[in-house]
Amino acid sequence: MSASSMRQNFLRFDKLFKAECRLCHTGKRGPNVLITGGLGQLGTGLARELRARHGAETVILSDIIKPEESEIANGPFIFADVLDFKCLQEIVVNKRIDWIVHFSALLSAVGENNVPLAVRVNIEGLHNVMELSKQYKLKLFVPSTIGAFGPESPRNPTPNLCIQRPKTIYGVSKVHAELLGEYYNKRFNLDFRCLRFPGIISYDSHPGGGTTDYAVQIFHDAITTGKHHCYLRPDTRLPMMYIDDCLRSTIEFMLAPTDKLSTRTYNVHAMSFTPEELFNEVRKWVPELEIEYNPDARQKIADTWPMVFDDSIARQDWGWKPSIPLDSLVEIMITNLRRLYKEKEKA
Ligand code: VAH
Repeated sequence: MSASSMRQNFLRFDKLFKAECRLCHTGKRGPNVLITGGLGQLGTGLARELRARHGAETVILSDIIKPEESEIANGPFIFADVLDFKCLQEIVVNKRIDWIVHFSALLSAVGENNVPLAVRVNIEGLHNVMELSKQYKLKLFVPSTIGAFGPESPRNPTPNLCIQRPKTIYGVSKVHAELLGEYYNKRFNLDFRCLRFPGIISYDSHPGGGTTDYAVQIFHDAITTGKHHCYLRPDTRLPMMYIDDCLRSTIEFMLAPTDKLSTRTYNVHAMSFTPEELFNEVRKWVPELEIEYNPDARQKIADTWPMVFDDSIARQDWGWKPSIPLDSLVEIMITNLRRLYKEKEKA
């Protein structure tokens, strides 16, 4: 992204943030934000972005696991179990929360190995944050996913509105979140917002047990062992996105004026690739990298998912536009992981 378009973005952002501050009556500061499941792949990055804009103290990371030093270095962290309504309610009241960003969920592969827990966390946990957001008039963001579609949906591309019959408990719970959020918005005027994310790729946070995780692991293997064992077939095409675009889409969408939104749930897309295409891109940086394909149960999941997302509605309604293509993603991942592994060796 050129410097001038970054500056335009920043100015556009600034205007939206000021409007949001007026809305939340928080004066100069931005909204007070609670991030559930904050120690997953997206939480620490989103906290960093939001804190950079409107102060460390206004963004509270929460989770049920103990944080690393680095994860709480630049702002508040609190224990929050999304299954404990009272615990969440106390935080919302005591910390005067304006937004909840609800990242707590068991992802596709992990969920299939523990369906009862996935039902509790992904559905009961969602009900708690939905009810609290309604009760305290919060703005609620819940991510959905390419996993919210199934084999009966058009796969290339998958439009914003079409049949959704996902074949994982993760996908079923995310369709439930989308439908319940749309209902609460219409029935109770809850400011519910939902983006369907592709597989997210990052170097400074780990994915949480999904079907797209290979697209992160291949980079670690390229830097360390030089060999990647891929659990998908070489031709398995899936939508993917670099984390910076994911986090920017979340903040831009959360700040988008309500009157711009023709729906509450949007596909967002950046790129689509197969393991073979990714492997060939990574080999431009690590020529000695080898790959072996051993499809496992996750192949069956991937075969039911979209291959390409149609995100035209998000582009039209609130100006969504990705900025990091595959070649830049590979460069960012390789250069930063080489640096991090070198630092680890020295430590
Ligand atoms: C998963 N990474 O694979 C998650 C994501 C797009 C899929 O929701 O389950």
